[in-house]
Amino acid sequence: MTVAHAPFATTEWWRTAVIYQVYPRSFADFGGDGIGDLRGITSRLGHLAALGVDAVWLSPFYRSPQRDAGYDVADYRDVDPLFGTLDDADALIARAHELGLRVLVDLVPNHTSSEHAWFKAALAADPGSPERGRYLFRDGRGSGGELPPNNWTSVFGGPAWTRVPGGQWYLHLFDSSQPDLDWSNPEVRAEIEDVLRFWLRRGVDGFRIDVAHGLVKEAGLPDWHGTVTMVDGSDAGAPEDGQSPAFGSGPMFDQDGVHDIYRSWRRVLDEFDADGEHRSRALVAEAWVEPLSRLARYVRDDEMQQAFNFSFLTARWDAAAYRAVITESLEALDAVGAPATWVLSNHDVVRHPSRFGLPEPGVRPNGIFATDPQPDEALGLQRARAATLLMLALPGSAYVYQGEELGLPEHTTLPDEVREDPSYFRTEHLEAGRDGCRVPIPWEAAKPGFGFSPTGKTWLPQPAAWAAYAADAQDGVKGSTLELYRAALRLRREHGFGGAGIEWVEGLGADVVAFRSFTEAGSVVVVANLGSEPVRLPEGSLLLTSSDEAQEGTLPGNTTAWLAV
Ligand code: TEU
Repeated sequence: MTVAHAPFATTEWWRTAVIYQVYPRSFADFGGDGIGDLRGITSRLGHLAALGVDAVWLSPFYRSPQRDAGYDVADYRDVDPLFGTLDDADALIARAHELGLRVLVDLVPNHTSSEHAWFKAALAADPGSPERGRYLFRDGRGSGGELPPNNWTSVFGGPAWTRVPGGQWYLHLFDSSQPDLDWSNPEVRAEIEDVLRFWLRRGVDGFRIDVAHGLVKEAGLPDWHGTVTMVDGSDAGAPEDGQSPAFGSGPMFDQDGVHDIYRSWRRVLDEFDADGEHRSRALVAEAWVEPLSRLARYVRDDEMQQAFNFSFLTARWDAAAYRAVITESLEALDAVGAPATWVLSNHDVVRHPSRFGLPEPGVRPNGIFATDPQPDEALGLQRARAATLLMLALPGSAYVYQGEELGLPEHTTLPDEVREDPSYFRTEHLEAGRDGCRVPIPWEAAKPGFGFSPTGKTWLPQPAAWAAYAADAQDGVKGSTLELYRAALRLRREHGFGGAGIEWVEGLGADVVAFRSFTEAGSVVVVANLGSEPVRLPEGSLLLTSSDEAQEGTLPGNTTAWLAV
Protein backbone atom coordinates (compact mmCIF):
# COMPACT_ATOMS: atom_id res chain seq x y z
CA MET A 1 0.00 0.00 0.00
CA THR A 2 1.30 3.45 -0.85
CA VAL A 3 0.49 6.48 1.22
CA ALA A 4 1.55 9.38 -0.92
CA HIS A 5 1.84 13.09 -0.53
CA ALA A 6 1.93 15.41 -3.50
CA PRO A 7 5.34 17.05 -4.02
CA PHE A 8 5.49 20.30 -2.10
CA ALA A 9 6.59 23.81 -2.93
CA THR A 10 9.98 24.17 -1.26
CA THR A 11 9.29 27.70 -0.06
CA GLU A 12 6.82 26.24 2.39
CA TRP A 13 9.70 25.24 4.64
CA TRP A 14 7.42 23.97 7.42
CA ARG A 15 6.21 21.06 5.27
CA THR A 16 9.43 19.12 5.80
CA ALA A 17 11.20 21.02 8.59
CA VAL A 18 12.89 19.48 11.60
CA ILE A 19 11.99 21.83 14.45
CA TYR A 20 13.98 21.90 17.69
CA GLN A 21 12.18 22.83 20.90
CA VAL A 22 14.11 25.07 23.25
CA TYR A 23 12.78 25.24 26.80
CA PRO A 24 14.37 28.56 27.84
CA ARG A 25 14.67 27.83 31.57
CA SER A 26 16.81 24.80 30.91
CA PHE A 27 18.75 25.28 27.67
CA ALA A 28 21.68 27.54 28.59
CA ASP A 29 22.23 30.14 31.29
CA PHE A 30 24.32 33.19 30.37
CA GLY A 31 23.70 35.27 33.50
CA GLY A 32 24.71 32.67 36.08
CA ASP A 33 21.56 32.51 38.25
CA GLY A 34 20.97 28.86 37.34
CA ILE A 35 17.96 29.60 35.11
CA GLY A 36 18.46 29.61 31.35
CA ASP A 37 18.05 32.89 29.45
CA LEU A 38 17.83 34.36 25.95
CA ARG A 39 21.52 35.32 25.75
CA GLY A 40 22.35 31.74 26.75
CA ILE A 41 20.20 30.44 23.90
CA THR A 42 21.81 32.82 21.40
CA SER A 43 25.27 31.72 22.54
CA ARG A 44 24.40 28.07 21.83
CA LEU A 45 22.57 28.47 18.50
CA GLY A 46 25.67 27.15 16.75
CA HIS A 47 24.93 23.74 18.30
CA LEU A 48 21.56 23.72 16.53
CA ALA A 49 22.98 24.82 13.19
CA ALA A 50 25.63 22.08 13.44
CA LEU A 51 22.98 19.55 14.39
CA GLY A 52 21.21 20.31 11.13
CA VAL A 53 17.72 21.37 12.21
CA ASP A 54 15.67 23.90 10.24
CA ALA A 55 13.92 25.87 12.97
CA VAL A 56 13.65 26.45 16.67
CA TRP A 57 10.50 26.78 18.74
CA LEU A 58 10.97 28.63 22.01
CA SER A 59 8.70 27.87 24.96
CA PRO A 60 7.42 31.08 26.63
CA PHE A 61 9.89 33.74 27.82
CA TYR A 62 7.33 36.51 28.38
CA ARG A 63 6.73 38.44 31.60
CA SER A 64 5.32 35.94 34.04
CA PRO A 65 5.25 35.08 37.73
CA GLN A 66 6.41 31.60 36.62
CA ARG A 67 3.69 29.70 38.41
CA ASP A 68 3.56 27.33 35.42
CA ALA A 69 7.09 27.95 34.13
CA GLY A 70 6.03 30.84 31.90
CA TYR A 71 2.78 29.34 30.54
CA ASP A 72 1.17 31.93 32.81
CA VAL A 73 1.73 35.15 30.87
CA ALA A 74 1.42 38.53 32.59
CA ASP A 75 2.51 40.60 29.57
CA TYR A 76 2.55 39.12 26.07
CA ARG A 77 4.65 41.97 24.70
CA ASP A 78 7.61 41.87 27.04
CA VAL A 79 10.40 39.51 28.06
CA ASP A 80 10.56 38.38 31.67
CA PRO A 81 13.65 39.86 33.38
CA LEU A 82 14.54 36.28 34.32
CA PHE A 83 15.20 35.62 30.63
CA GLY A 84 16.47 39.05 29.49
CA THR A 85 15.05 41.93 27.47
CA LEU A 86 13.27 42.61 24.20
CA ASP A 87 16.67 43.56 22.77
CA ASP A 88 17.92 40.09 23.68
CA ALA A 89 14.91 38.58 21.86
CA ASP A 90 15.70 40.68 18.78
CA ALA A 91 19.35 39.57 18.91
CA LEU A 92 18.31 35.93 19.23
CA ILE A 93 15.99 36.14 16.22
CA ALA A 94 18.63 37.93 14.15
CA ARG A 95 21.38 35.42 15.00
CA ALA A 96 19.08 32.46 14.28
CA HIS A 97 18.23 33.91 10.88
CA GLU A 98 21.92 34.45 10.11
CA LEU A 99 22.44 30.75 10.82
CA GLY A 100 19.52 29.80 8.57
CA LEU A 101 17.24 28.83 11.46
CA ARG A 102 13.59 29.93 11.51
CA VAL A 103 12.13 30.99 14.85
CA LEU A 104 8.74 30.02 16.25
CA VAL A 105 7.55 31.49 19.54
CA ASP A 106 4.94 30.13 21.90
CA LEU A 107 1.57 31.84 22.17
CA VAL A 108 -0.60 31.10 25.22
CA PRO A 109 -4.09 32.32 24.30
CA ASN A 110 -6.32 30.07 26.42
CA HIS A 111 -5.47 31.83 29.66
CA THR A 112 -3.42 34.69 31.07
CA SER A 113 -1.59 34.83 34.36
CA SER A 114 -3.60 36.07 37.33
CA GLU A 115 -0.92 38.82 37.42
CA HIS A 116 -2.00 40.10 33.97
CA ALA A 117 -3.35 43.69 34.10
CA TRP A 118 -6.69 42.45 32.72
CA PHE A 119 -7.21 39.94 35.52
CA LYS A 120 -6.23 42.44 38.21
CA ALA A 121 -8.79 44.85 36.72
CA ALA A 122 -11.38 42.07 36.65
CA LEU A 123 -10.88 41.36 40.35
CA ALA A 124 -11.24 45.04 41.17
CA ALA A 125 -14.44 45.36 39.10
CA ASP A 126 -18.00 44.23 39.77
CA PRO A 127 -19.80 41.13 38.51
CA GLY A 128 -21.18 41.82 35.04
CA SER A 129 -18.54 44.48 34.29
CA PRO A 130 -16.62 44.62 30.98
CA GLU A 131 -13.45 43.84 32.96
CA ARG A 132 -14.91 40.54 34.17
CA GLY A 133 -16.28 39.88 30.70
CA ARG A 134 -12.78 39.13 29.36
CA TYR A 135 -12.66 36.00 31.53
CA LEU A 136 -15.16 33.29 32.48
CA PHE A 137 -16.61 34.60 35.74
CA ARG A 138 -19.85 32.95 36.85
CA ASP A 139 -22.06 32.87 39.93
CA GLY A 140 -21.81 29.69 41.99
CA ARG A 141 -24.45 27.05 42.55
CA GLY A 142 -26.13 26.30 45.88
CA SER A 143 -28.30 28.66 47.88
CA GLY A 144 -25.43 31.04 48.64
CA GLY A 145 -23.42 30.42 45.48
CA GLU A 146 -20.98 28.42 47.57
CA LEU A 147 -20.62 25.60 45.02
CA PRO A 148 -18.64 25.92 41.77
CA PRO A 149 -20.70 26.78 38.65
CA ASN A 150 -20.09 23.32 37.17
CA ASN A 151 -18.23 20.10 37.98
CA TRP A 152 -15.17 20.56 35.75
CA THR A 153 -11.75 19.65 37.09
CA SER A 154 -8.40 21.22 36.23
CA VAL A 155 -5.96 19.38 33.93
CA PHE A 156 -3.45 19.76 36.78
CA GLY A 157 -5.85 18.27 39.36
CA GLY A 158 -8.42 19.78 41.74
CA PRO A 159 -11.41 21.94 40.77
CA ALA A 160 -11.35 24.12 37.63
CA TRP A 161 -13.00 27.02 39.50
CA THR A 162 -11.75 29.42 42.15
CA ARG A 163 -13.98 31.77 44.14
CA VAL A 164 -13.07 35.43 44.49
CA PRO A 165 -13.94 37.90 47.24
CA GLY A 166 -17.47 39.10 46.53
CA GLY A 167 -18.63 35.59 45.69
CA GLN A 168 -18.18 34.92 41.95
CA TRP A 169 -16.05 32.10 40.57
CA TYR A 170 -13.64 32.10 37.62
CA LEU A 171 -12.74 29.17 35.36
CA HIS A 172 -9.17 27.88 35.02
CA LEU A 173 -8.58 24.68 33.07
CA PHE A 174 -5.04 24.69 34.50
CA ASP A 175 -3.66 26.30 37.67
CA SER A 176 -5.73 28.83 39.64
CA SER A 177 -3.06 31.37 38.59
CA GLN A 178 -4.11 30.79 34.92
CA PRO A 179 -7.62 32.22 34.45
CA ASP A 180 -9.24 31.22 31.13
CA LEU A 181 -10.06 34.04 28.72
CA ASP A 182 -13.56 34.35 27.22
CA TRP A 183 -12.99 33.94 23.48
CA SER A 184 -16.54 34.98 22.63
CA ASN A 185 -15.46 38.51 23.62
CA PRO A 186 -14.28 40.54 20.55
CA GLU A 187 -11.87 42.51 22.73
CA VAL A 188 -10.00 39.29 23.58
CA ARG A 189 -9.80 38.35 19.91
CA ALA A 190 -8.51 41.78 18.88
CA GLU A 191 -5.91 41.84 21.63
CA ILE A 192 -4.34 38.48 20.78
CA GLU A 193 -4.31 39.30 17.05
CA ASP A 194 -2.37 42.40 17.98
CA VAL A 195 0.06 40.27 19.99
CA LEU A 196 0.61 38.12 16.89
CA ARG A 197 1.45 41.27 14.89
CA PHE A 198 3.78 42.48 17.64
CA TRP A 199 5.98 39.37 17.32
CA LEU A 200 5.64 39.12 13.53
CA ARG A 201 6.97 42.66 13.28
CA ARG A 202 9.95 41.54 15.36
CA GLY A 203 10.66 38.93 12.69
CA VAL A 204 9.38 35.62 14.06
CA ASP A 205 8.48 32.94 11.52
CA GLY A 206 5.46 31.63 13.36
CA PHE A 207 3.83 30.48 16.55
CA ARG A 208 3.20 27.31 18.50
CA ILE A 209 -0.32 27.68 19.88
CA ASP A 210 -0.72 26.43 23.44
CA VAL A 211 -3.89 24.41 24.21
CA ALA A 212 -5.23 25.23 20.75
CA HIS A 213 -8.21 22.93 21.33
CA GLY A 214 -9.34 24.71 24.50
CA LEU A 215 -10.17 28.32 23.64
CA VAL A 216 -13.89 27.91 23.03
CA LYS A 217 -16.09 26.18 25.61
CA GLU A 218 -19.50 24.66 24.95
CA ALA A 219 -22.26 27.25 25.49
CA GLY A 220 -23.72 27.10 28.97
CA LEU A 221 -20.63 25.34 30.37
CA PRO A 222 -22.52 22.08 31.03
CA ASP A 223 -21.45 19.55 33.63
CA TRP A 224 -19.33 16.71 32.31
CA HIS A 225 -18.64 13.34 33.83
CA GLY A 226 -15.29 12.64 32.22
CA THR A 227 -12.05 13.81 33.73
CA VAL A 228 -9.21 15.75 32.15
CA THR A 229 -5.83 14.51 33.20
CA MET A 230 -2.16 14.64 32.37
CA VAL A 231 -1.59 11.14 33.80
CA ASP A 232 -1.74 9.20 30.58
CA GLY A 233 -2.81 11.84 28.12
CA SER A 234 -6.37 10.57 27.96
CA ASP A 235 -9.42 12.50 29.02
CA ALA A 236 -11.18 9.32 30.14
CA GLY A 237 -14.11 10.72 28.21
CA ALA A 238 -16.65 7.95 28.51
CA PRO A 239 -15.55 5.42 31.08
CA GLU A 240 -18.95 3.81 31.50
CA ASP A 241 -19.61 2.96 27.86
CA GLY A 242 -16.54 0.75 27.51
CA GLN A 243 -15.09 2.85 24.67
CA SER A 244 -11.42 3.66 24.84
CA PRO A 245 -11.07 7.28 25.93
CA ALA A 246 -10.14 9.84 23.29
CA PHE A 247 -8.14 12.98 23.96
CA GLY A 248 -9.89 16.26 23.68
CA SER A 249 -13.48 15.22 24.16
CA GLY A 250 -15.71 17.06 26.60
CA PRO A 251 -17.30 20.50 26.55
CA MET A 252 -14.05 22.35 27.22
CA PHE A 253 -12.16 20.99 24.21
CA ASP A 254 -12.30 20.87 20.41
CA GLN A 255 -15.44 22.96 19.96
CA ASP A 256 -16.20 24.00 16.38
CA GLY A 257 -15.84 27.69 17.26
CA VAL A 258 -12.05 27.45 17.63
CA HIS A 259 -11.64 27.17 13.88
CA ASP A 260 -12.97 30.69 13.21
CA ILE A 261 -10.23 32.01 15.47
CA TYR A 262 -7.50 30.20 13.52
CA ARG A 263 -8.92 31.38 10.20
CA SER A 264 -8.60 34.96 11.38
CA TRP A 265 -5.03 34.36 12.64
CA ARG A 266 -4.14 32.86 9.28
CA ARG A 267 -5.20 36.14 7.69
CA VAL A 268 -2.99 38.04 10.14
CA LEU A 269 0.03 35.92 9.17
CA ASP A 270 -0.78 36.34 5.50
CA GLU A 271 -0.45 40.13 5.95
CA PHE A 272 3.25 39.47 6.56
CA ASP A 273 3.89 37.04 3.71
CA ALA A 274 5.46 39.06 0.94
CA ASP A 275 4.77 36.92 -2.12
CA GLY A 276 1.21 36.16 -1.02
CA GLU A 277 1.37 32.73 -2.63
CA HIS A 278 3.71 30.63 -0.54
CA ARG A 279 3.16 30.73 3.15
CA SER A 280 6.44 31.21 4.91
CA ARG A 281 4.97 31.88 8.34
CA ALA A 282 3.49 29.01 10.27
CA LEU A 283 0.98 28.31 13.03
CA VAL A 284 1.39 25.04 14.93
CA ALA A 285 -1.48 23.63 16.97
CA GLU A 286 -0.81 22.07 20.33
CA ALA A 287 -4.11 20.24 20.42
CA TRP A 288 -4.54 16.97 22.28
CA VAL A 289 -7.35 15.89 19.99
CA GLU A 290 -8.24 12.45 18.67
CA PRO A 291 -8.98 10.84 16.29
CA LEU A 292 -6.44 12.25 13.82
CA SER A 293 -9.27 13.15 11.43
CA ARG A 294 -10.46 15.65 14.11
CA LEU A 295 -6.92 16.96 14.55
CA ALA A 296 -6.64 17.46 10.77
CA ARG A 297 -9.41 20.08 10.99
CA TYR A 298 -6.89 22.45 12.65
CA VAL A 299 -4.65 22.35 9.56
CA ARG A 300 -7.16 22.86 6.79
CA ASP A 301 -5.99 25.15 4.03
CA ASP A 302 -7.21 28.38 5.63
CA GLU A 303 -6.19 27.55 9.22
CA MET A 304 -2.87 26.45 10.74
CA GLN A 305 0.08 24.76 9.00
CA GLN A 306 0.89 21.99 11.47
CA ALA A 307 -0.53 20.19 14.48
CA PHE A 308 1.54 18.09 16.88
CA ASN A 309 0.89 14.40 16.39
CA PHE A 310 0.33 13.24 19.96
CA SER A 311 -1.13 9.95 18.72
CA PHE A 312 2.40 9.16 17.50
CA LEU A 313 3.96 10.32 20.79
CA THR A 314 1.65 8.14 22.85
CA ALA A 315 2.02 4.98 20.71
CA ARG A 316 3.31 1.99 22.68
CA TRP A 317 6.53 0.21 21.63
CA ASP A 318 4.72 -2.12 19.29
CA ALA A 319 5.11 -2.55 15.53
CA ALA A 320 1.38 -2.87 14.82
CA ALA A 321 0.68 0.30 16.81
CA TYR A 322 3.32 2.22 14.83
CA ARG A 323 2.10 0.96 11.47
CA ALA A 324 -1.45 1.96 12.39
CA VAL A 325 -0.62 5.44 13.67
CA ILE A 326 1.65 6.19 10.68
CA THR A 327 -1.02 5.13 8.18
CA GLU A 328 -3.76 6.99 10.00
CA SER A 329 -1.61 10.14 10.28
CA LEU A 330 -0.62 10.25 6.62
CA GLU A 331 -4.18 9.61 5.46
CA ALA A 332 -5.80 12.14 7.79
CA LEU A 333 -3.31 14.93 7.07
CA ASP A 334 -3.12 14.24 3.35
CA ALA A 335 -6.89 14.58 3.14
CA VAL A 336 -6.53 18.27 4.05
CA GLY A 337 -3.26 18.88 2.18
CA ALA A 338 -1.22 19.40 5.36
CA PRO A 339 2.09 17.80 6.31
CA ALA A 340 2.09 15.09 8.92
CA THR A 341 4.19 15.82 12.00
CA TRP A 342 6.08 13.47 14.27
CA VAL A 343 7.11 14.04 17.86
CA LEU A 344 8.45 11.80 20.62
CA SER A 345 9.19 14.17 23.51
CA ASN A 346 8.44 17.64 24.82
CA HIS A 347 8.46 19.58 28.10
CA ASP A 348 5.18 17.98 29.27
CA VAL A 349 5.95 14.27 28.98
CA VAL A 350 8.44 11.76 30.37
CA ARG A 351 11.40 11.75 27.95
CA HIS A 352 11.04 8.94 25.41
CA PRO A 353 14.20 6.96 26.34
CA SER A 354 12.67 6.57 29.81
CA ARG A 355 9.15 5.80 28.53
CA PHE A 356 10.56 3.08 26.29
CA GLY A 357 12.53 1.63 29.21
CA LEU A 358 9.45 1.07 31.39
CA PRO A 359 8.13 -2.47 32.00
CA GLU A 360 5.25 -1.59 29.66
CA PRO A 361 7.28 0.32 27.07
CA GLY A 362 5.68 3.52 25.88
CA VAL A 363 3.15 4.19 28.64
CA ARG A 364 3.06 7.85 29.62
CA PRO A 365 2.93 8.50 33.34
CA ASN A 366 2.93 12.15 34.44
CA GLY A 367 6.45 11.95 35.85
CA ILE A 368 8.32 9.19 37.65
CA PHE A 369 9.14 9.23 41.39
CA ALA A 370 12.36 7.82 42.87
CA THR A 371 10.17 5.27 44.65
CA ASP A 372 8.52 4.08 41.38
CA PRO A 373 9.86 1.14 39.36
CA GLN A 374 12.79 2.66 37.46
CA PRO A 375 13.14 2.50 33.67
CA ASP A 376 15.84 0.32 32.08
CA GLU A 377 18.13 3.13 30.91
CA ALA A 378 20.19 1.21 28.35
CA LEU A 379 17.23 -0.58 26.75
CA GLY A 380 15.19 2.64 26.74
CA LEU A 381 17.98 4.54 24.99
CA GLN A 382 18.41 1.81 22.40
CA ARG A 383 14.69 1.94 21.59
CA ALA A 384 14.69 5.75 21.63
CA ARG A 385 17.45 5.85 19.02
CA ALA A 386 15.53 3.36 16.90
CA ALA A 387 12.34 5.44 17.25
CA THR A 388 14.20 8.60 16.22
CA LEU A 389 15.58 7.05 13.06
CA LEU A 390 12.10 5.79 12.22
CA MET A 391 10.61 9.24 12.85
CA LEU A 392 13.18 11.17 10.81
CA ALA A 393 12.48 9.07 7.70
CA LEU A 394 8.73 9.72 7.68
CA PRO A 395 7.15 12.23 5.29
CA GLY A 396 6.38 15.60 6.84
CA SER A 397 7.92 17.57 9.68
CA ALA A 398 9.55 16.32 12.88
CA TYR A 399 10.14 17.80 16.34
CA VAL A 400 13.21 17.32 18.52
CA TYR A 401 13.02 18.32 22.20
CA GLN A 402 16.21 19.81 23.63
CA GLY A 403 18.50 17.12 25.01
CA GLU A 404 16.98 14.25 23.06
CA GLU A 405 19.86 14.60 20.58
CA LEU A 406 22.05 13.69 23.57
CA GLY A 407 19.87 10.68 24.42
CA LEU A 408 19.00 12.27 27.78
CA PRO A 409 16.75 10.20 30.00
CA GLU A 410 14.14 11.64 32.37
CA HIS A 411 15.49 12.63 35.79
CA THR A 412 13.54 9.95 37.69
CA THR A 413 15.04 10.47 41.16
CA LEU A 414 14.48 14.18 41.74
CA PRO A 415 14.05 15.00 45.43
CA ASP A 416 10.43 15.98 46.01
CA GLU A 417 11.41 19.23 47.74
CA VAL A 418 12.81 20.70 44.49
CA ARG A 419 9.70 20.02 42.41
CA GLU A 420 7.98 23.08 40.91
CA ASP A 421 5.33 21.70 38.54
CA PRO A 422 1.84 22.78 39.69
CA SER A 423 0.49 19.35 38.70
CA TYR A 424 2.58 17.78 41.53
CA PHE A 425 0.94 20.11 44.05
CA ARG A 426 -2.59 20.14 42.63
CA THR A 427 -2.72 16.32 42.56
CA GLU A 428 -1.63 16.39 46.21
CA HIS A 429 1.65 14.71 45.27
CA LEU A 430 -0.02 11.76 43.55
CA GLU A 431 1.72 12.63 40.28
CA ALA A 432 5.40 13.53 40.12
CA GLY A 433 4.70 16.00 37.31
CA ARG A 434 6.91 17.34 34.56
CA ASP A 435 10.06 18.59 36.30
CA GLY A 436 11.99 15.43 35.39
CA CYS A 437 11.98 16.31 31.68
CA ARG A 438 12.92 19.95 32.34
CA VAL A 439 16.32 19.51 33.99
CA PRO A 440 19.08 21.83 32.65
CA ILE A 441 21.03 20.46 29.70
CA PRO A 442 24.57 19.06 30.19
CA TRP A 443 26.94 20.78 27.77
CA GLU A 444 30.42 20.14 29.18
CA ALA A 445 31.17 17.01 31.21
CA ALA A 446 34.01 18.42 33.28
CA LYS A 447 32.42 21.74 34.30
CA PRO A 448 30.24 22.43 37.35
CA GLY A 449 26.58 22.17 36.36
CA PHE A 450 27.92 20.47 33.22
CA GLY A 451 28.52 23.89 31.68
CA PHE A 452 24.85 24.92 31.84
CA SER A 453 25.75 28.17 33.60
CA PRO A 454 29.02 30.01 34.26
CA THR A 455 28.50 29.63 38.03
CA GLY A 456 27.57 25.94 37.91
CA LYS A 457 24.12 26.75 39.32
CA THR A 458 21.12 24.84 37.92
CA TRP A 459 17.50 25.50 38.97
CA LEU A 460 16.92 21.74 39.18
CA PRO A 461 19.72 19.32 40.12
CA GLN A 462 21.25 17.22 37.33
CA PRO A 463 22.02 13.52 37.94
CA ALA A 464 25.78 12.90 38.29
CA ALA A 465 25.53 10.23 35.58
CA TRP A 466 24.71 12.96 33.06
CA ALA A 467 28.44 13.61 32.58
CA ALA A 468 28.35 10.78 30.05
CA TYR A 469 25.52 12.50 28.15
CA ALA A 470 27.19 15.94 27.96
CA ALA A 471 27.41 17.36 24.44
CA ASP A 472 31.21 17.62 24.55
CA ALA A 473 31.51 13.99 25.67
CA GLN A 474 29.63 12.91 22.54
CA ASP A 475 31.02 15.37 20.01
CA GLY A 476 32.93 13.47 17.31
CA VAL A 477 32.47 10.16 19.14
CA LYS A 478 31.46 7.41 16.74
CA GLY A 479 28.21 5.76 17.78
CA SER A 480 27.18 8.54 20.20
CA THR A 481 23.56 9.68 20.13
CA LEU A 482 24.63 13.20 19.15
CA GLU A 483 26.52 11.87 16.12
CA LEU A 484 23.55 9.62 15.25
CA TYR A 485 21.24 12.68 15.12
CA ARG A 486 23.77 14.69 13.11
CA ALA A 487 24.23 11.88 10.59
CA ALA A 488 20.50 11.26 10.28
CA LEU A 489 19.72 14.95 9.78
CA ARG A 490 22.51 15.27 7.23
CA LEU A 491 21.24 12.26 5.27
CA ARG A 492 17.66 13.54 5.54
CA ARG A 493 18.74 16.78 3.95
CA GLU A 494 21.02 15.20 1.31
CA HIS A 495 18.40 12.70 0.16
CA GLY A 496 15.54 15.20 0.36
CA PHE A 497 13.43 13.20 2.79
CA GLY A 498 10.13 14.42 4.02
CA GLY A 499 8.33 15.69 0.95
CA ALA A 500 6.96 12.54 -0.63
CA GLY A 501 5.15 9.37 0.40
CA ILE A 502 5.95 5.92 1.70
CA GLU A 503 5.21 2.39 0.54
CA TRP A 504 5.02 -0.37 3.13
CA VAL A 505 7.52 -3.21 2.80
CA GLU A 506 5.92 -6.47 3.93
CA GLY A 507 7.25 -9.83 4.95
CA LEU A 508 9.92 -8.96 7.51
CA GLY A 509 7.95 -10.19 10.52
CA ALA A 510 5.29 -9.02 12.96
CA ASP A 511 7.70 -6.95 15.07
CA VAL A 512 9.05 -4.96 12.14
CA VAL A 513 7.95 -1.60 10.75
CA ALA A 514 9.40 -1.37 7.24
CA PHE A 515 8.70 1.05 4.44
CA ARG A 516 10.22 2.62 1.37
CA SER A 517 10.39 6.38 1.90
CA PHE A 518 10.40 8.35 -1.34
CA THR A 519 12.92 11.17 -1.43
CA GLU A 520 13.99 13.83 -3.91
CA ALA A 521 16.95 11.60 -4.81
CA GLY A 522 14.94 8.38 -5.20
CA SER A 523 14.02 6.28 -2.21
CA VAL A 524 15.40 4.78 0.99
CA VAL A 525 14.17 1.65 2.71
CA VAL A 526 13.64 2.00 6.44
CA VAL A 527 13.51 -1.11 8.63
CA ALA A 528 12.69 -0.74 12.33
CA ASN A 529 12.87 -3.90 14.41
CA LEU A 530 10.78 -3.32 17.52
CA GLY A 531 11.16 -6.91 18.69
CA SER A 532 14.11 -8.42 20.55
CA GLU A 533 15.14 -11.06 17.95
CA PRO A 534 17.33 -10.16 14.96
CA VAL A 535 15.67 -10.02 11.53
CA ARG A 536 17.16 -10.57 8.08
CA LEU A 537 17.55 -7.46 5.96
CA PRO A 538 16.43 -7.44 2.33
CA GLU A 539 18.94 -9.00 -0.10
CA GLY A 540 21.50 -6.67 -1.61
CA SER A 541 20.79 -3.76 0.69
CA LEU A 542 23.43 -1.21 1.50
CA LEU A 543 23.44 0.24 5.00
CA LEU A 544 23.22 4.06 4.99
CA THR A 545 22.96 4.41 8.76
CA SER A 546 21.54 2.52 11.71
CA SER A 547 20.56 3.35 15.26
CA ASP A 548 22.91 0.69 16.62
CA GLU A 549 25.53 -1.48 15.06
CA ALA A 550 23.96 -3.76 12.47
CA GLN A 551 25.87 -6.75 11.15
CA GLU A 552 25.93 -7.69 7.49
CA GLY A 553 22.46 -8.76 6.42
CA THR A 554 20.79 -8.78 9.84
CA LEU A 555 19.23 -6.16 12.07
CA PRO A 556 19.31 -6.68 15.86
CA GLY A 557 16.25 -6.08 18.04
CA ASN A 558 15.27 -2.54 19.03
CA THR A 559 17.21 -1.12 16.10
CA THR A 560 16.35 0.85 12.94
CA ALA A 561 18.33 0.94 9.71
CA TRP A 562 18.16 3.14 6.63
CA LEU A 563 19.07 1.14 3.53
CA ALA A 564 19.76 1.79 -0.11
CA VAL A 565 18.04 -1.07 -1.91
O1 TEU B 1 -0.06 21.89 27.80
C1 TEU B 1 -1.40 21.58 27.47
C2 TEU B 1 -1.90 20.42 28.19
O2 TEU B 1 -1.37 20.01 29.17
C3 TEU B 1 -3.16 19.91 27.71
O3 TEU B 1 -3.22 19.97 26.34
C4 TEU B 1 -3.52 18.58 28.30
O4 TEU B 1 -2.46 17.68 28.38
C5 TEU B 1 -4.63 17.91 27.57
O5 TEU B 1 -5.62 18.82 27.29
C6 TEU B 1 -5.23 16.80 28.39
O6 TEU B 1 -6.12 16.13 27.61
C7 TEU B 1 0.29 23.19 27.55
C8 TEU B 1 1.76 23.39 27.83
O7 TEU B 1 2.51 22.61 26.94
C9 TEU B 1 2.03 23.10 29.26
O8 TEU B 1 3.39 23.18 29.58
C10 TEU B 1 1.24 24.08 30.10
O9 TEU B 1 1.37 23.76 31.45
C11 TEU B 1 -0.24 24.07 29.73
O10 TEU B 1 -0.45 24.10 28.33
C12 TEU B 1 -0.93 25.27 30.30
O11 TEU B 1 -0.54 26.41 29.62
